[in-house]
Amino acid sequence: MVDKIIDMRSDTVTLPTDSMRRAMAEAEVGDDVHREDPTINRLQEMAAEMFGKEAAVLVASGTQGNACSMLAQTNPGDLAFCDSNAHVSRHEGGGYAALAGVSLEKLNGDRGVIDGEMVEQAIMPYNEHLADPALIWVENTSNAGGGTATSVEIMRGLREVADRHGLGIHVDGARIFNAATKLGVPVADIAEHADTVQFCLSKGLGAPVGSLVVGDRDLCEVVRKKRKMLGGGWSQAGVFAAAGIIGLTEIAPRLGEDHENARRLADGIAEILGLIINPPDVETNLVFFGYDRASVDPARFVSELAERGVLIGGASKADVSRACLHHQITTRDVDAVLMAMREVAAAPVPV
Ligand code: TLP
Repeated sequence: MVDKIIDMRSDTVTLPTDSMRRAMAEAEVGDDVHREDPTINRLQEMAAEMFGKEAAVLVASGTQGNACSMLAQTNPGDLAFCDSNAHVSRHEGGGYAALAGVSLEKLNGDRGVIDGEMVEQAIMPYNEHLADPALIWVENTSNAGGGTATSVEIMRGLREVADRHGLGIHVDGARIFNAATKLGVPVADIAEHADTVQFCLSKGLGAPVGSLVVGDRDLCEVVRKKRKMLGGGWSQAGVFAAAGIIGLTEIAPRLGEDHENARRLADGIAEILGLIINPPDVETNLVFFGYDRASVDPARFVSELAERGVLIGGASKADVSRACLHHQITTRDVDAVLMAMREVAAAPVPV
């Protein structure tokens, strides 16, 4: 039994910090439809500057930011290239097809990372039967790939291919600050090679709600219009933009601690009989591990851990679980989680 609930199902479960709550209570607000919310304006300016772009648009969620970006950079019938397990392809309700009328060419990335050569290979010479290639979709970090970061060099290679074929690039950077931390570069170095980047305030940055899309001024105007179309026009949303500012200034700089805790967890899991992991695969804050069914039943493992107060992502069909580190999980918590995991894994599998 741990002495509190340790929730590692996602980094979306983070609760607003005291300084976020204070900033939210004191936020100066106005009507964003008239672009008069000073706190939203400040957050957007701050994001644009951090990413080295001209503008930014506050949206409700990663899914909404991705949908607005897809709509802004494609026409119905177009084709976008992404990794086969990209979040957009599996976990956004099929919005790419339903909203944008786009089809996806799913590439076999290396743990979620696609590169210029893969895209180049997939682009067919013009033929009237084919959908028009329009967009390269990069997820950085890749969630299903294991929290893997796409390097600046790979981004540059993707840009070269995009420019050669007249394609746009969107980065689903729900966890781009984790990627930048891992790569040891400013987010602007990754964003330099993209037309639009969506990043989440509500994941590792700890804010209660919101994402931003950054890009050049004209494209951001289109994103803003698509946001309206999707019902995402704001009134006084500065109340939560204020928390986003705290996420960017106080929480983003400490993400490396989550990565160290993730590696500590992975090293510990590697020593537990019945659990399967290769610790060097853990690059950022996501820890995926598998099971040896002969000694541990995945569903039982997850539910018995939950009974002890440790919540992790449920074993999926493929018997893979995910534990997600964030700023409200301490090194001490990780040690408590490992203790609970050892006890549960050691319990005999009922016959
Ligand atoms: N991922 C979430 C869930 O699906 C709830 C998670 O726990 O990992 N891109 C990527 C790479 C994501 O991981 C997510 C959310 C999104 C987009 C969508 O963001 P939201 O949940 O804000 O719409």
